[in-house]
Amino acid sequence: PMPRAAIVRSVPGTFADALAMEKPADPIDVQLAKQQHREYVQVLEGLGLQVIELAADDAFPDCPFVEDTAVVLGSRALITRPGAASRQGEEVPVKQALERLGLQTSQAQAPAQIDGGDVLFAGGMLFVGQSARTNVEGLQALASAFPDVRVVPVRVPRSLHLKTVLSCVASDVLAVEDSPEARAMFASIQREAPFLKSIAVSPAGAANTVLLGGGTVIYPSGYGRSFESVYEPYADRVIPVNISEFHKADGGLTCLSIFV
Ligand code: CIR
Repeated sequence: PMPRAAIVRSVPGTFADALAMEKPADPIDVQLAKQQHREYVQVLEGLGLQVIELAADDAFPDCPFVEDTAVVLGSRALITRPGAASRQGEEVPVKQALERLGLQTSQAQAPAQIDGGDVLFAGGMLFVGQSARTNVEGLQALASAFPDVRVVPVRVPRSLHLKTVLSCVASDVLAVEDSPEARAMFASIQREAPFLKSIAVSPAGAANTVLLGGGTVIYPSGYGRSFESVYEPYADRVIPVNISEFHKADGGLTCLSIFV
């Protein structure tokens, strides 16, 4: 079903200082990032979602990437303990917003580290990237928060997060980055869930899509090509959103919202 609300967080004036594995050749244009964020919010509103926009905090350059701060499943949420020390604290207003929406929350505690970007719900299971950001204690915190769901670890050798390289475009279809590492990650997912299929997507980063309500796919269009024809066979509706300035800080589309 379609979610009722989306939590997002505005772009801070300090966004150019957001973490990045590689410093972008072309620096982040903060004004453009703000405009792209507004356009994404308009797309969500246009789909009938209530958008809750949390105020930016200049002390947290990465705060627009709200996905990393909570994992929501049904009426419950795990509030994460983000894997990057500079991001710990971003979860506080997100927890409040989720509780105002009536969700029951629990909180990951040290030494657990977990970023929502490492968590993929697919085929009725939770796949959890084991990355530089998410450790085994983080995986255990997720398993305790959702005791009735199977939790499966997936090794993330190189990318920032699990969902940096793969995400759902339909309930049984994943877009998977066209690279040996991503294919190996998908293979380990498929061992647990053999009914899941994949479509290869390039370039790197383009496989991070948002699937809403079972048939609406929003994809990042800042990669110089259209993916309409790639996703249309699997979706009722395909919507491009350009988030080029967020890509520069290793962010994908899923990072920018939490759906409830
Ligand atoms: C970070 O390094 O934490 C941010 N610059 C990017 C976070 C991206 N989040 C995500 O993929 N869920």
